[in-house]
Amino acid sequence: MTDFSQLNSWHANWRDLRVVVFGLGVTGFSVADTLAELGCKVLVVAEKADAELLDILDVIGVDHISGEEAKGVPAAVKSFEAQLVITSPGVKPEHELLRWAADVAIPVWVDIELAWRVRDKNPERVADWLMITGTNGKTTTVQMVEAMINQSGKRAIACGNIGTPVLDAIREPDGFDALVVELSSFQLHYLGTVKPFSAAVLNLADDHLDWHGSFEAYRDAKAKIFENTQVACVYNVADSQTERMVENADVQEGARAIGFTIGTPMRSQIGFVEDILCDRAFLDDRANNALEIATLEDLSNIGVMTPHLMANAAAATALARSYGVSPVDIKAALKKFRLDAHRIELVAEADGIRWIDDSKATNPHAAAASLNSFDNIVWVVGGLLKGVDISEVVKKYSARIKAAIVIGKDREPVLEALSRHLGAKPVIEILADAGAQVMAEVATAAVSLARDGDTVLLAPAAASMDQFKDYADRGNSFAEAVRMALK
Ligand code: UMA
Repeated sequence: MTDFSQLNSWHANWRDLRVVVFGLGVTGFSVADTLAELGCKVLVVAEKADAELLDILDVIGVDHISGEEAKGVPAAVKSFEAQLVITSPGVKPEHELLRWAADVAIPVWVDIELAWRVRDKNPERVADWLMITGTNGKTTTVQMVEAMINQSGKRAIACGNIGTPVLDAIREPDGFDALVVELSSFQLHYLGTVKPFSAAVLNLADDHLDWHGSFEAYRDAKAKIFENTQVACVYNVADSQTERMVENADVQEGARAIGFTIGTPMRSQIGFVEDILCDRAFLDDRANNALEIATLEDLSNIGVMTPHLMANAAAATALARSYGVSPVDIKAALKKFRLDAHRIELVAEADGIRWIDDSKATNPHAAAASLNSFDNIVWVVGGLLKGVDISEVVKKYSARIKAAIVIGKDREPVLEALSRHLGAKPVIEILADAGAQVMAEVATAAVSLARDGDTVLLAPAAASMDQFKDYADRGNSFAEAVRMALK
């Protein structure tokens, strides 16, 4: 039996450990490359694989099987005598290969566990990990924390589900003081021995139910983020499920529960006193006092100011304060911060009509944050629903929606929810198949529906891959079509 407790440093003896790496996307490649550097014997198995990456594996001497050969549990895997399987996060736990690993008692990790164990590659600069999850707002919050820490003069990098694999950050030659790690529920499902400096759950709503099987399983995966936290467990005061996760977590001695809110903060919380973002958690006299961090005016350049964005700023402040960043540096970072594209982005304003691209709203919870921020909405909705029910959000925000334009291949459940909750309000179905044509028809339909004071809101509550390359492609197509329609 392999003693994995010994394998807890870059400088431990990883040589000749036999590892199957499942999947060859960005994660799988970073894992295979790292293991090769550590001297392990690696076999990459990828049902879909980029030819260029396979060529690089050949160059670094890593064996691989791909395509048809890689389906199920390939004979080459069975005879490989693997001691460990490291899977890509997108692979479902019930995949045959992972079930086989469980049956023959081979441990299954994701890249995050390997990255944690080898985080001391540069022993002079071992980074602290600040980890963030939630159904929505993860990326913005991760980027805010990164900006706040960098503003303080320390060196931080945003990594994980946001796009840069954590192992790439670990292997960066100069090293970092802090890794701000965005974690998806997939990565958390497989989380192992990680001990975050601080961790946050931003919110929790239905998403990825097709992967996890049930809401409870999804929630339990998310809750793992707080396990072994050293300094601060940051939860959302408005979402009691996140507070319960902190209460139930097994944390390190001395770790504190810190709430964030868009309302007035109580003791041990970060929140807003009228229009001032305040810290009532990280000051000695927190019973009677609050530290001013920034005003809403300071935040006004970030993007369209929604309650969701205020909550992200408060959560990021909580994490940064737990790491010792000063109020002055937090304020300076927030003043300079700009949202990424496709996140409640104003793409045009004409004749009193605002056109908003929130293509990043790939689930109903994210779309709810958008719908909650505007009135008189012409809502562009639909796409890949991922097993999630959309009717609750339609019901809740029906008063704000004046008309809907339905895109996506899987239109039935969307149309059904709209007809149930929107009464006689107009609903236009877009019949174009994919890409630019879809959005051209959307823009024409929206022009016919929207009047002075309305907001045309692309917040599809669904993933984009049925008709677009990704959510960015969907947002760009929308913006382009809007520009053409308003010419
Ligand atoms: N593969 C199979 N069989 C399967 C599934 C996957 O063979 O059943 C293989 C294929 O070779 C495929 C590869 O695995 O090419 C893809 O692996 P992956 O889907 O895990 O994707 P990666 O390219 O490794 O990217 C992952 C995250 N993707 C997912 O979790 C689906 C990226 O998040 C993340 O940025 C990256 O790791 C770095 O950490 C994307 C995402 O959509 C943005 N995340 C979801 C979300 O945010 O909602 C969770």
